[in-house]
Amino acid sequence: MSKRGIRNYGGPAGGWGALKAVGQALQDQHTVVEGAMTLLHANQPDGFDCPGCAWPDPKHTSSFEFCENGAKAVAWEATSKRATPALFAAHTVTELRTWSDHALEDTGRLTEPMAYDPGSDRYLPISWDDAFAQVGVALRALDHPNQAEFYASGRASNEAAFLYQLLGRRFGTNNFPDCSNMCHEPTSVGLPDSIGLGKGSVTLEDFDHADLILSFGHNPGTNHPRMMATLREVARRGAGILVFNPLKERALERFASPQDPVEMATLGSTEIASRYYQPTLGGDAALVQGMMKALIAWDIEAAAAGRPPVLDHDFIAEHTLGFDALAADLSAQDWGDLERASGLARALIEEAARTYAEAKAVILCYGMGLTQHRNASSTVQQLVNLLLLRGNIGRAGAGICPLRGHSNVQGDRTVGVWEKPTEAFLAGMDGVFNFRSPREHGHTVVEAIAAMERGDARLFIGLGGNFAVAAPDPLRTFAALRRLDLCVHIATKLNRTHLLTGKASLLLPCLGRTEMDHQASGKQAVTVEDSMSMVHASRGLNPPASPHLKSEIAIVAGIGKAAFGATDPVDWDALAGDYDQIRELIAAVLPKQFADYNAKIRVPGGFRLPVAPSDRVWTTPSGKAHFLSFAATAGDPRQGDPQVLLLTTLRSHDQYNTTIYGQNDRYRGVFGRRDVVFAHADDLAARGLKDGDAIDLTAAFDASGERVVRRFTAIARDLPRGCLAAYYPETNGLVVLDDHDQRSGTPAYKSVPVRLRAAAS
Ligand SMILES: Nc1nc2c(c(=O)[nH]1)N[C@H]1C(S)=C(S)[C@@H](COP(=O)(O)OP(=O)(O)OC[C@H]3O[C@@H](n4cnc5c(=O)[nH]c(N)nc54)[C@H](O)[C@@H]3O)O[C@H]1N2
Ligand SMILES: Nc1nc2c(c(=O)[nH]1)N[C@H]1C(S)=C(S)[C@@H](COP(=O)(O)OP(=O)(O)OC[C@H]3O[C@@H](n4cnc5c(=O)[nH]c(N)nc54)[C@H](O)[C@@H]3O)O[C@H]1N2
Ligand SMILES: [Mo]
Repeated sequence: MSKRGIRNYGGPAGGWGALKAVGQALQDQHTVVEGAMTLLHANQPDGFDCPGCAWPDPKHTSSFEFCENGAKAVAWEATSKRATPALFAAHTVTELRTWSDHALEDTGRLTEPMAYDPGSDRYLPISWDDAFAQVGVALRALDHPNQAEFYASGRASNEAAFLYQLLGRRFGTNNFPDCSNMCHEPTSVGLPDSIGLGKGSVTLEDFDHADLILSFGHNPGTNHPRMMATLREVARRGAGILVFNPLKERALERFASPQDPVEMATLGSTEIASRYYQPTLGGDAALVQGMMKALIAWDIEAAAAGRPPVLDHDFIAEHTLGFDALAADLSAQDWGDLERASGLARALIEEAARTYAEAKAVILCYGMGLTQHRNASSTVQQLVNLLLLRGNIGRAGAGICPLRGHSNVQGDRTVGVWEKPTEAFLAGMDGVFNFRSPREHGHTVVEAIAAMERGDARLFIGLGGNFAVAAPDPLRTFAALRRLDLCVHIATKLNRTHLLTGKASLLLPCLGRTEMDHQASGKQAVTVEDSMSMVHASRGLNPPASPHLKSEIAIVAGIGKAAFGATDPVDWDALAGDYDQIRELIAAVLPKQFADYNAKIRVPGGFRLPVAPSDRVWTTPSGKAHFLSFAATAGDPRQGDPQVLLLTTLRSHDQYNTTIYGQNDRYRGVFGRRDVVFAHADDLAARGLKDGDAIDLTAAFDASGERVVRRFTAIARDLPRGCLAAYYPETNGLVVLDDHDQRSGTPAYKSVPVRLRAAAS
């Protein structure tokens, strides 16, 4: 009974299961014909950018590429279900709070602006004009601009994001907490010190020239499914793929392409990983340091024996600083410590290093398994060190490839949604808009929550997302939001954050990517930037889910006009009426990146932003790339307590962040449920437990005893001793707010110290 819905999944990822799942997703959202038509326009030159992920698509210029989870994302948005005022009349907010995250979003698309009425505990309809006026009044009533928080989720287009940051900066704050703070912030913080730019250096074409891919901490079969086509090509032409992941992810083992008639007809598949290493959670930095220690030692031996060098000394001399310090640091590291901290034996680390040393061109990919840890920014820098040692950056087939999350999270940052903007960006803003942007840095997500808790923040605007559920520590976060004077949510669907009402709350429904956007000057396109810095246009084709919807841009402009008045030098109406004008402003503020923006996006496929490291140009203060070291083996998240285990919190195959499409996680063999935790059988046995037992998880170092997840089922799986895995967001209650990467503020969602015991009955 307790192992209900748990099976072994024997097949490859992809294949017929993926096709079947798409049919089911369309059926569940009552959009079989329209949804299927919509899918044909995903990532097409005249179509919309798929909201599923930020992996680039060569097909922005050609034919349809099948993607199961892209299809789910599209079906979810193009659903025929509606959350109308009748839904809100029928249920109080208190009642809605008892619904599951899935049930809330499954009510369908929001159709009209709504305002919370504390008297009846219900959301009631409000006119757009009244809603905008209310936000304007509330903004003007604040004692200081820093009392407002402008949150953004990474789906917003460049145009919406640019206008949003203009609104916030015009108002006088840099408080732009965004989903990136919970995601790839260690990339944005770590990479600039190393290579001068917080973005990836490779293009899609580089994958054709690499002879080795290193894959750290990401699960592309679920989260970047279109990447599987690329990895499959790489594997089929005989290049190596080393996977470093504590969990055995099926898609990284075997994949069947739904686009390959032979593989489909013969039920065949392609082996993806040439070698699969299972380090301990958070062990990656020590693992990479072990690889580098081996490489440097072999290089010294080679020199002594007169053999060809292992390292690229010309590259190191011409392009880098800090090699000697790194080498000294690594030679002082103890192999025993590195083995313990990485969870891998020296022989395995050396094997990986040997494979790396023998490869001519290497791409290193990574995701949340790397970034959501206490030392994540420094860990990202170790990845760069490894590449620099052999000049594996800025040449064909080589470089660093962070897999971004939301489909435009990288673009939002490029156009200014950043709590720590550069002086150059602010100066650009000041020059174009003729006001002085604030210089004081703003809040990250974690800092914003703390500010709300203290009462220092009084107004929250969310441009998409599900702030409270995505953030750590609901115990503190939920309470913090409820203290606010006004919460404003710009959203497509109802979620729990909207139900954590402040003294006043507004729900402002917007168009999604798949929908047509008509404004004063006619039909509009927006633009987005993918993980590889390609910018292209996106045009929705479906009729809007409701005639009352406004575009995100129109809503931000509406707030701007209400806040600053009709005589404001920024002509908010004109910008909302013609997105070309917004792009002209972006180009004026960021001329190096966006000159001729409007012309360039009219070319199918768009254009690539300048990425200096791709050309071996390092925009660091020294003009060089930097080897950077840190003590990867110091510190113990278990604080020496053998009872403490580390928990990683992940996505199932049927979810998009806090959006839960369904209860299955096909490739991990979980069906119809999410209340499970994967553990090593010996860790269960050591606690008198076994596969299938009901268990409770508690935050290990929380004196309150209130951070508990109850009555989950333990499932024995192949993962390292001392490590657990469970789904996000159900386990966010175990993540303490202050437990984050010190440099980037990114919560340590992937190494949460917990205790596991039999469920209290
Ligand atoms: N369908 C779908 N697509 C998505 C999303 C979604 O939720 N659903 N979310 C989008 C977003 S915002 C993001 S950021 C990306 C997320 O994409 P991923 O980065 O793939 O996200 P996770 O599911 O968190 O998976 C992390 C992977 O890292 C591994 N891992 C965990 N801890 C460690 C560790 O300490 N070391 C190593 N080496 N590996 C570890 C896990 O086993 C897992 O395979 O996907 C984007 N695309
Ligand atoms: N424990 C744990 N926590 C995590 C993570 C983890 O791995 N583990 N991952 C973190 C990561 S990487 C991220 S990026 C965050 C995600 O944090 P968010 O980006 O805040 O969350 P989402 O779940 O993507 O937001 C879903 C909501 O966005 C709204 N929405 C959808 N499409 C649109 C649109 O087109 N426009 C507008 N305006 N709204 C829209 C809908 O109302 C929907 O309910 O979560 C983080 N939290
Ligand atoms: Mo993300």
